[in-house]
Amino acid sequence: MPRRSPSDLRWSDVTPKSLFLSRRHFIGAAGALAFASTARAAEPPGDLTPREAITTYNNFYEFGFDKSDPSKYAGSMTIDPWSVEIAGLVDRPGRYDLADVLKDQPIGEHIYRLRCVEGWSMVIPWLGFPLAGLLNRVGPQSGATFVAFETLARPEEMPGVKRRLLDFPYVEGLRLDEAMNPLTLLATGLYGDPLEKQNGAPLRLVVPWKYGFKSIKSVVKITLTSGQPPTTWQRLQPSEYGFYANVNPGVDHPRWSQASERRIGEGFFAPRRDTLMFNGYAGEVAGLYTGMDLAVNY
Ligand SMILES: Nc1nc2c(c(=O)[nH]1)N[C@H]1C(S)=C(S)[C@@H](COP(=O)(O)O)O[C@H]1N2
Ligand SMILES: [Mo]
Repeated sequence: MPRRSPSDLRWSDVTPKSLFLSRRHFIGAAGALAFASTARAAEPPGDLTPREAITTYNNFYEFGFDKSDPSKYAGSMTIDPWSVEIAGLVDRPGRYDLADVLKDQPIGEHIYRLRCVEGWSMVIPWLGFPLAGLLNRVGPQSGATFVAFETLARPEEMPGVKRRLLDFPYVEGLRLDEAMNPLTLLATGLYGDPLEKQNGAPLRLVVPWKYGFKSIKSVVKITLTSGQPPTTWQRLQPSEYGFYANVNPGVDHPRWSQASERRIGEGFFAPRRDTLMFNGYAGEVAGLYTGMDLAVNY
């Protein structure tokens, strides 16, 4: 088979849907069974949130405040062509076509819990690759300590941007060692398909041990910096939303407890679940925070 040059590659080509077809059949069957209470033990590991819930219950304020706004309005966002600007303290800065960003990255399935700061959670089968692979390719320089991310902000395609619901563009940041952790992904798909626009197509960050707002969608710029970058929610309300935003059942939000969560898709009468330290990923990430007071660095 002839090899195509990267510029011929489209995003749908590099998301290896065929690899997941057999798996998707399994998930589909188990997902259907999840509604029959006797079948719960037969669910796949990770107790996946139904695809319907993951794609219709969203936060993406560029399209509105309601959970249903992103799936209603994100269709107007143009995602092809798409490029990502890589800037700051890197050896190879530049504007990279999406196909070049994805080229040679090991796109695979990663089933992660997502815990929103609002108190709900999901279990999502992402397609994606470790952000570290991209960072290593562009070459962080020795002074780089943080990574800043920015979302597309196009008023003509995004009603929430037009109405200035937040201070757009939405920006987020990680410490470089957090960004390099193998759990940290750039996601390109879910349930074996390319990402839906409401979930942050064509490329979104996923940081599973942090509250959901750190997982910035539809990324157009990544900048390596020496200082801690501003983040949208910290700028808006610093007493409520910190830079670290690690999931922590022992540190409450000023206006509500973070000790438990409601799992979306389980039904209204399902009991709340205990929220886990670092959203259950302490084994992989607790070492990043040795010696830090997590009540101060919330
Ligand atoms: N650009 C952008 N990214 C964003 C948000 C947003 O409003 N804008 N919301 C965040 C919040 S609060 C959560 S919980 C997750 C939700 O991701 P999902 O809709 O794919 O479940 O996206 C995060 N990423
Ligand atoms: Mo969230």
